[in-house]
Amino acid sequence: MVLTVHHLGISQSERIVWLCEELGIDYKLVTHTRAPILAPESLKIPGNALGKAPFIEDSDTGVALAESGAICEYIVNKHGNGRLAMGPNDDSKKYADYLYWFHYSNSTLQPALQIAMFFGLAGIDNGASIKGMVDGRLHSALQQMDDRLKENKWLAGKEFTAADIMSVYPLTTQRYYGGASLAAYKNILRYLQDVGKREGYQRAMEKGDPEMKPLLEAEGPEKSIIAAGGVESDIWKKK
Ligand SMILES: N[C@@H](CCC(=O)N[C@@H](CS)C(=O)NCC(=O)O)C(=O)O
Repeated sequence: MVLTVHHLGISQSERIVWLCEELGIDYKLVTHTRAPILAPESLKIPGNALGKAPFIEDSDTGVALAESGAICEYIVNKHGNGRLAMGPNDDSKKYADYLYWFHYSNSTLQPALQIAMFFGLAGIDNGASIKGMVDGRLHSALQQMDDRLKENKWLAGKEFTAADIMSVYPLTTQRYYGGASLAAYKNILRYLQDVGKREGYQRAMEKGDPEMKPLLEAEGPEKSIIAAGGVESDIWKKK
């Protein structure tokens, strides 16, 4: 069995490396380097229509698959015996919480952060009313997560799940591209410290992005990695 995980440095495909490490499954890691901001030619692989990461190939089944959420579900169910997930046979409330937080990252939090990032890069004035809408949307997305983490160690409840694996990238590595301070969200900051203590997370970061400093604190760099020249800059590196 060869499960090949294509990971693009400093990107959301770190989720898939982390998932494989937490599950303790065999996989082959192929890392790609940004050129210097967007994906390189090496990610234009048959089956990867958009040429983005994450992307996986499963030699057992012939499956080639993109999209973080789809890949997480596929790996959990086909290679992880359903571990780190909840299903319809679990308590309905817990299952619903798991589904909600699994999907929240890519559907609500990450778009809010990305819009804020593009506004920042475009230099849109703080006084513009549309900027107020963007900031408000981002704040409510983060505040809801912060409220959830006040009462729960992990997003789905007491247990660490794939909902956490989906959610950490926008709170950490994505902030190298611009966006939010987390200073106002103390429960998210506590959560990120707990994430940083996980051996699976540490292994994943070392394997996928050995040069990158995991961004687990409130403040990211002042300048976006995009404005700094992409991977050729050093704002994302360990000192
Ligand atoms: N919705 C997709 C987004 C994939 C995506 O945009 N990946 C980024 C990495 S953060 C990428 O490949 N960027 C390089 C590019 O756009 O050229 C997912 O969740 O997998």
